[in-house]
Amino acid sequence: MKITDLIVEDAGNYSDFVTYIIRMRHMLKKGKSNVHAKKYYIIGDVHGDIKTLSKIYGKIGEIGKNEIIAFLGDYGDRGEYQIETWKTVAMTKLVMGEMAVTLRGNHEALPNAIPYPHDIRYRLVEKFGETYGDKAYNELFLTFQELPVIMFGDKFMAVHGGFPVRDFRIDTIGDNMVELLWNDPFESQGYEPSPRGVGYLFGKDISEKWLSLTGSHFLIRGHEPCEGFMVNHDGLVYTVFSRTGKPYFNTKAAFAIIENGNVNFEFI
Ligand SMILES: [Mn+2]
Repeated sequence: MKITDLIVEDAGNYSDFVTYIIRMRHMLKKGKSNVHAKKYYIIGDVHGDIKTLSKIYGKIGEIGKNEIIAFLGDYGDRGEYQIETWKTVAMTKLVMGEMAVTLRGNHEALPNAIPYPHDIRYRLVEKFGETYGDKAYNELFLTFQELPVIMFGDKFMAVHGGFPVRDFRIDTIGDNMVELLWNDPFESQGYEPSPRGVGYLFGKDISEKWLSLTGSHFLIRGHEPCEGFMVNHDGLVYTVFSRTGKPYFNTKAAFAIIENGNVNFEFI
């Protein structure tokens, strides 16, 4: 399937936007995030940078049979084209169904952990006016709550933030939403409170425990700005960051391709 046609450059009107967002939500309610494919294209934080996303779609070109495109969350907030980015992500999910995974980031706000900045609401009000902008945000917020948090791929896991630092049990890992969306790796052992003020920094021993519990070889995650990608815990944790521009200082964006258990990065 040619994916370049899925880029939506026109934000459209209110009813058009919410139709996409509501339809996406209904589709998510039926979906699962345990997916096996031959090849995975993984896209990290977008934060409203539709220009880079469009280049990524152009580089991928076509999604073949047995291939999956997966987003690691953080679609809105900060960037210039947040509404267009959301429409593109919704369009991708609607057209590709189970071949597209749209994970939740910390900017797809949990009711008890609203990120800062969370300016998508203001962008919607700017675009659609006070009443309809608020309504559009409310629809978006309901869709946030249906986004999957963890993807189990072929011998790897994907989340936006990172591993929870306690309660090492597979059956309850999904309960630890704040940590899955907010945690970051650090080059140490054990854990400590995150400088973000929410979540924790997790050490290599924690990655080792979760990976062996889940039968995964590595974790791929987003959340931290870097020069396209970065490696932690001697290759147990990969970070991919798929946008450039303010307010971050990275000069390169990247996406990941995972095939036969190997991860490679392509720069934009
Ligand atoms: Mn994030």
